[in-house]
Amino acid sequence: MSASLIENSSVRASPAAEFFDDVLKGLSSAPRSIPSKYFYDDIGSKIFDEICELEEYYPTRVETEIMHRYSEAIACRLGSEVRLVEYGSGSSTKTRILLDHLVDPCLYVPVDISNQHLARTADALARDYPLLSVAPVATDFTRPFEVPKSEFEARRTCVYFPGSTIGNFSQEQAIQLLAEIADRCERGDGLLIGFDLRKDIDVLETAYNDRAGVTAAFNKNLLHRMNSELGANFNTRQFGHHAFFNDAAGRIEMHLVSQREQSVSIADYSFRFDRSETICTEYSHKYSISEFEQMTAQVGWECKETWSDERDYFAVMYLER
Ligand code: AVJ
Repeated sequence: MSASLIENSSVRASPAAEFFDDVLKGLSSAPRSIPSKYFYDDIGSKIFDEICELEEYYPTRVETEIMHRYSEAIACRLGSEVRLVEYGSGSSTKTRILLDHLVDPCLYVPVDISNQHLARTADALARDYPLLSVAPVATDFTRPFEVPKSEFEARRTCVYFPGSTIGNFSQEQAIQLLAEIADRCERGDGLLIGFDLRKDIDVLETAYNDRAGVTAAFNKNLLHRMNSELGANFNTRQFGHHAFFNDAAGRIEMHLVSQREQSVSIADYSFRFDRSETICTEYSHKYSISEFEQMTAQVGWECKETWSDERDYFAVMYLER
């Protein structure tokens, strides 16, 4: 069965206008920042898949390992005839492990901001899982969207939110998003969420500063996107990649650093950068299991079970409303 893509266009007239607005706003504020969701155009989604293959980048590998090791226990927690809704599905690689063990899933709803990437992924899934109904939704999951219904009524909905995408949000925003997910769920519905754990700073910083420069290319893809989609004139060679662990805030921060004093124009606007001035492009928060339990409990989630790896690098938590 081929999956037909639902585009959530009800919320905004034009994604380009939204990108433009967010960039202008982000470059006009102090300190400067651009929301990290804009990494994920078609090219960015592909570079991210390359990051996941890197020796230095442990999160994807470790989360996949956890999913393999505990797939039976996890599938058992979710139960049969589930409607699985995945936030930020990307290439749905880890989901396949889950799908291989779920009993009679009613519907799989991958939700992703990158339409083309999502369409390809959903088609491949529909091909490889002929018995599964797949109903992709192309949207920014932080905005309200309609979740497609399954043909047969599901026993429950389970939101799958892997990849430590939750880490991209500030703690406040994360709590708000977890509250929104709870609001969209009914009592007894589930949340299976992956998050990165606090660990040795060297391990963390190495993961975001790979030798091959793939993470740097991922970061700089934002500049290319602004140039091609917004008609900006960023000199991409005059911005560097900088990623470091902010210990007090418990997060990796990624920045684009101006290599010299320079001006950049976007449409009728001009932005002056001092030498070493940065644009913050990403937060990647690292939590402890107890910290995360507290955050979710505040907004109506009850932690049922947590799985992690031997080194406690990463955690996958199952919660219910
Ligand atoms: C996709 C949000 C999990 O924070 O590690 C990888 C993205 N950024 N390398 C992360 C990312 C730089 C990533 N997440």
